[in-house]
Amino acid sequence: MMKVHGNAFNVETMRVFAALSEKDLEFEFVPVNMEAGEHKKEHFLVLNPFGLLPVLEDGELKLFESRAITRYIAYKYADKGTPLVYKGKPMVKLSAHMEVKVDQETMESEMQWELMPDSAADAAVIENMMATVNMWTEVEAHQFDPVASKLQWELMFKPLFGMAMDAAVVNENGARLAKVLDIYEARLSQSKYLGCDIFTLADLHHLLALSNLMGTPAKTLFDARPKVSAWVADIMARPAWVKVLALRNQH
Ligand SMILES: N[C@@H](CCC(=O)N[C@@H](CS)C(=O)NCC(=O)O)C(=O)O
Repeated sequence: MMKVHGNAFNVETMRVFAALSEKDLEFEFVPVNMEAGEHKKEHFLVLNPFGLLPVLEDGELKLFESRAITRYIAYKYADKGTPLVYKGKPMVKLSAHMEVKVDQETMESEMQWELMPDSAADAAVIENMMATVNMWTEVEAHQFDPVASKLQWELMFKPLFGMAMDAAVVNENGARLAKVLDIYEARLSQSKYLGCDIFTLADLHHLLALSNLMGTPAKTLFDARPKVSAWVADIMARPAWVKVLALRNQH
């Protein structure tokens, strides 16, 4: 069974849980005691030499970087649960003359045929869509997450730890988040989800940051944008995500 080493209050670990939950996969959760600095000790550094959470172990494979882990899960379990990546249209049927041959060579060429779209034009549409979904997945990592992380720290974690919030940091990052959300609003006016018309990793990667920020004054930035707030409500209500939050509350 797959093992996830992480911390249930950590955005990156929850991102991995979200992908596993959408795929309805069983896994063993191995909590890492960050307060005790367990992630900087030798036994953890063997899993991730950077000493950061989370890490996925699947047999011999040890993977760190939460978004690389969700991609691995999405591709390895492509046919289970929610697709999470854009897969394109149904593939072409085998031609009659190929179906009648039963030798090993034909079996292999049948498998190749099954992966081919109906036409070159369809292939181009699928490639473009996959590239677009990948682009929006990168947008989360490079435009949304850095700003959302700073706001979560100032508006959620600092108050929890009894620390004083830095108003200048909040204002600066609030303005940066507003600009990102303006771009999301325009995108979501053309597309049901960020990457394409189905829920993909481009949306999933936002989930814990959104759940956290909805409990802070930054919520008003989302509420002010109708397409963005409908998207937030939609993805936060996904049964797989509700399950993940329930799991977190047990820890
Ligand atoms: N880009 C990495 C970031 C991992 C990361 O920063 N994890 C934090 C979670 S709290 C961590 O382990 N921090 C411990 C530290 O900085 O020492 C990912 O997506 O997995």
